[in-house]
Amino acid sequence: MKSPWAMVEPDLESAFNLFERPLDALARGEVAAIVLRGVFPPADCGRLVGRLIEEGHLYDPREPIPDRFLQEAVPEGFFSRTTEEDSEGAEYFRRRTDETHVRIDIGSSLGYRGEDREAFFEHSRRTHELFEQLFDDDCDPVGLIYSKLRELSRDKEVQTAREDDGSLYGPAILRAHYGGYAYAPHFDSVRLREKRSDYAVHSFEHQFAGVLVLQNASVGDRTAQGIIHRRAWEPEVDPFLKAGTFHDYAEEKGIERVEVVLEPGDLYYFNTRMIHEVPGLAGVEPRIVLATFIGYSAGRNEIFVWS
Ligand SMILES: O=C(O)CCC(=O)C(=O)O
Ligand SMILES: [Fe+2]
Repeated sequence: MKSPWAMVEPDLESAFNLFERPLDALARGEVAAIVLRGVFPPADCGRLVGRLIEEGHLYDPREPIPDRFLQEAVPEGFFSRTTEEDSEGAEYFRRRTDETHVRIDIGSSLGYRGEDREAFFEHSRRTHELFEQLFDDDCDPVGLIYSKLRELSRDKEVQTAREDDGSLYGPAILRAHYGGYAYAPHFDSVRLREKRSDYAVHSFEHQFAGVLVLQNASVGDRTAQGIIHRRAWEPEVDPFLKAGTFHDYAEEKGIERVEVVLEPGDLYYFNTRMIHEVPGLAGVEPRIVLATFIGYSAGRNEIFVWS
């Protein structure tokens, strides 16, 4: 009998009390998530969101959606412009961009743009410039995700993912989910899902996410929160993901799930091979996060971070 599955919280100390190497526990699927509460000052979250709207990177949800945002919006259920699954899994990757489910990305997504290498690295280069403008020593949420990760790793070197020729991936990505935009149950893996073997990040054994919540979506006293299932992706799960019946499957198999309830300023790390989801909640304010992917191998000194 497996012991009950849970997240580790609220800080690094609690992670080290349980595990000599918390990231190895995450890699093995022993914990649902590592949650570091309030590591980014909540007041700074609000200030940052305000600036993103003022400077035209996001739109005010109380105003009509400017056209250019609708054009940029990432369809719900979309993860990649390539891959076999993309064309075959019409239901799994249900595309929906309407005026109620809008996702705006500020940054360079490998999943979304990686099909054209040159364009991806050029886009990433512009993201580095933009992030240099957006963030500084007084407001450095990207640095925070990297430095906490380094501490969690104890002795590894955390750096933005790069190719041998020095090309840099995007350092992180800001994502705003308006009007109930949802992530259906899915997993993320450049290795197992997107099969991007021509990218350096493909060589890591494990993929994690590090996500800092900047703003919650809420309706009444409910807030939109991620759920992680105690089921690592295997090919036999695919039919259920694609048919949208993963919940039935999970119930039948008695798969545990953990709802990772977070407030602005909370940072969480999880193993993206575990099936996870963020049900949408159509509040006025969008759920906004700063998100990263992380390449990790227990036997390797460097950890790569990208978006
Ligand atoms: O927003 C989150 O907390 C996680 C989102 C997610 O699963 C993804 O971007 O693949
Ligand atoms: Fe995900």
